Amino acid sequence: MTITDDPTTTGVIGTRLLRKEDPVLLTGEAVFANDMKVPGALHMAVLRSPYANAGLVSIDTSAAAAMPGVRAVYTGADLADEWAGPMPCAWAVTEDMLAPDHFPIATDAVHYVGDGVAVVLADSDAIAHDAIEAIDVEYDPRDAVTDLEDALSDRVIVHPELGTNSAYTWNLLVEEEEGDVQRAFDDAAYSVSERYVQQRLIPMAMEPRAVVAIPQPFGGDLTLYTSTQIPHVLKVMASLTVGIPEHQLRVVAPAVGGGFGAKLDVYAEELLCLALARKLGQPVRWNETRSENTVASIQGRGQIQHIELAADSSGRLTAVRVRLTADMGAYFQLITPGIPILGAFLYAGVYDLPKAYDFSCTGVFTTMTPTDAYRGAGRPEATYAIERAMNALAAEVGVDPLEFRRRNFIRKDQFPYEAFSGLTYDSGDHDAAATIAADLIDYPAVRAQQATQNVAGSTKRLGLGVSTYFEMCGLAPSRVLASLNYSAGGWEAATVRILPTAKVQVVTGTSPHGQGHETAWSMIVADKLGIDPADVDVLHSDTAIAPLGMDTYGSRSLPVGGVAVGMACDKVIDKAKHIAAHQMEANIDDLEFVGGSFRVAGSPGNEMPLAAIAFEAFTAHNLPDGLEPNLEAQVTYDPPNFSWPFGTHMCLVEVDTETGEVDVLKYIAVDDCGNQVNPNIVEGQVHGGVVQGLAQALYEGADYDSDGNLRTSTLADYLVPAASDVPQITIGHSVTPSPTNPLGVKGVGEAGTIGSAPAVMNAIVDALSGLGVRDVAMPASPNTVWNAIRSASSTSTSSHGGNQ
Ligand code: MCN
Repeated sequence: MTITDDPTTTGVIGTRLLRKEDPVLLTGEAVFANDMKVPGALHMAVLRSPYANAGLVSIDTSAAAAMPGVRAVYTGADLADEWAGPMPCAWAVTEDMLAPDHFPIATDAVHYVGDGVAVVLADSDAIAHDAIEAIDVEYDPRDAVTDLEDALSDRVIVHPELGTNSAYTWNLLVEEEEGDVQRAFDDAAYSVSERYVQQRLIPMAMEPRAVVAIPQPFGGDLTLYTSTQIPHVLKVMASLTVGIPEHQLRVVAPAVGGGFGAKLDVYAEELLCLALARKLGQPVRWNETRSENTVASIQGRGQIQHIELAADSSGRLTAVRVRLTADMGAYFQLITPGIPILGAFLYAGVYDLPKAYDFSCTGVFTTMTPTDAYRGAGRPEATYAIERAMNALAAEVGVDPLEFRRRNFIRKDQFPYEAFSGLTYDSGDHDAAATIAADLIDYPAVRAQQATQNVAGSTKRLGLGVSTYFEMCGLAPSRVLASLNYSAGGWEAATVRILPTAKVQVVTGTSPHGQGHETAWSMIVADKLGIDPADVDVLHSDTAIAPLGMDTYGSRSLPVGGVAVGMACDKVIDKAKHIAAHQMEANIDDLEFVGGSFRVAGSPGNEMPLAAIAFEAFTAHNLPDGLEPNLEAQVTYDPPNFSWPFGTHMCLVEVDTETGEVDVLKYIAVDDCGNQVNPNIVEGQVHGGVVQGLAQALYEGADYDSDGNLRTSTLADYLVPAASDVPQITIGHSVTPSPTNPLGVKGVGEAGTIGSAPAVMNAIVDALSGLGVRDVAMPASPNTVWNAIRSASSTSTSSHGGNQ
């Protein structure tokens, strides 16, 4: 059933309402943390290590402390007593995982360029930044380690006290009978063994981070305003780390200019501002500069992937084996070790794989900025590997990559599908999504054009890339997260409060930072209650107003938080029904709720609108015996399953073999996120997501030299695509509702990123396969593509497929 077939819907869900949060953003009225006027605030600047690995021999802060306008200078040793515990890592993926102590400021050694060494508090940002230059630090430089395989060898051990750089090895071996995986490879008619590199990416939200900590004059209460995705989780973690009683800490995420996973974290500067505001009894603020952001906020990806696929003589997958080396960076941040594990269940993609799956991941420390969640977090990496490897396998079998995928898809009639991993995929129709994408790109016509264009001597070669994906999103239920040793739950809380004049307040535990929850949640409420979405106010991102929440990441907000809002509406309607039955002297079972009013079925004219009931609930003059006044309901919803959005992306490129330049001619994204609350928002999410995947494929990469210096620490070096670099993206949809939740929705916030990088890279390799190119590294810069062509032509005289 699609939502529009649902007789209880009033038709608001599914419409293209413009986002109600946009006017304040477009007019510059929105208040970001750095916009806040805070009289008397001290400005903090952090002195950051220029070395990737060094002992701290001595720190002389006297010159900085003597500068006019400087109020205090602190080293790690000075602040040692401020911490009740180390920086939190909420995901110990194995019992024996090795974790270095990590405090907000270094004490005896630094382990990446950007590691905090000392802080200055001053009357202005400029004075604070000038003063950190005056701090004299004597370092004892040690070797850096920036190569993952080098890190695995333990040539240089980042944290000598751990004895190794290998923090953990996490395995998932699923076999019907012992030895199945090896047997499948021994018996395979076809197999491939591929190695891919996921380069590090810098999330680069438009707003760098900013923090303001304000102590109350008496009693020890503190308020933290911070550019975060996770005010609720941060409150718990900051309370534990800084030792502030949780009920005395309020965390507010004001307007947040994007996060993309990088603000799903607990950062040193948040803890420092809190601790220093408490210590000095004065507000303390910090504003991250752009180049500071490139080293002091987490980075994403950073993996070497080995994937092997086996297939039988009919080209059906029989086994998958994966070996990952994942770059943790210098320390664990909030969920660093778990990121590759989030992908562990997805290396079989959307394919019907028997129980023959062997996954193993080793997380290693390096002397670079810590890694953590970046849009998709483990799932784009997994999709990249399986989708690139499926193309390689299709070439071995000699079948068109789309046809090869169709041969292996989990069929529509197999859903709900018990996957090899024990997880249940809720719903899907991969064939339908692939067909829509193929129609939109005109697949047969493109293949025909390739045959005429990609001939010997052609310098403009066409490539068509296909990628299909499943996203495991929602990041719930809590019990499954527990089985993965994840420290938090997967539930979400919502309150729906009907005010006396029938306007509605929604309190949500999600914390939007660009996703449009105010609009979408208003639409869910309006649809359920039969009111205008403009009459709904959505309160969020302030732990004093929304005390319960699990925040926004993992494309969880709609399938968990939005569903909770819908459920709270149902509870409100149920309570209102009791009041209506009482007031109308009707049997409750005879009442129906239609278009915002209760009426006796079959008796038109006899009805009571919700607005009247809201006022009755407020005065409480005439309520049924035992019913509490007020019309308000709270739901804490822990979903029974993840939600499993899926889709097919296709990309058409033209590669100039003389310059290595890649021109994206067409991009098709067909994403199925179940019922759509607001197709405008969905398309915006897919669009932004696709651009981020495209950026990984073609432009972006955090580049470190062997001494551990980030060579791409400015926007002149780190190539975030501009609007003019982005091709037209054609968006198609199929709608396969999720049976897991009553709205039939699945998440969409990361889908575009997950589907896109492999589609682009498959297209590039497809264009060049006739020249013997089997792989091109990301980002596929002109130089990289050109070199791939040259090295293939010098090592291979063979041709692939029909295209020469
Ligand atoms: N939606 C919908 N119908 C669906 C699915 C989603 O209308 N079937 C709408 C939702 O109502 C919501 C939006 O799409 O308004 C995204 O919903 P959801 O998929 O639940 O994702 P989240 O809100 O949990 O957002 C998190 C996701 C992640 S993990 C990253 S990273 C990301 C992203 O969202 N970062 C973003 N999108 C971003 N968009 C912006 N502008 N900025 C970021 O930092």
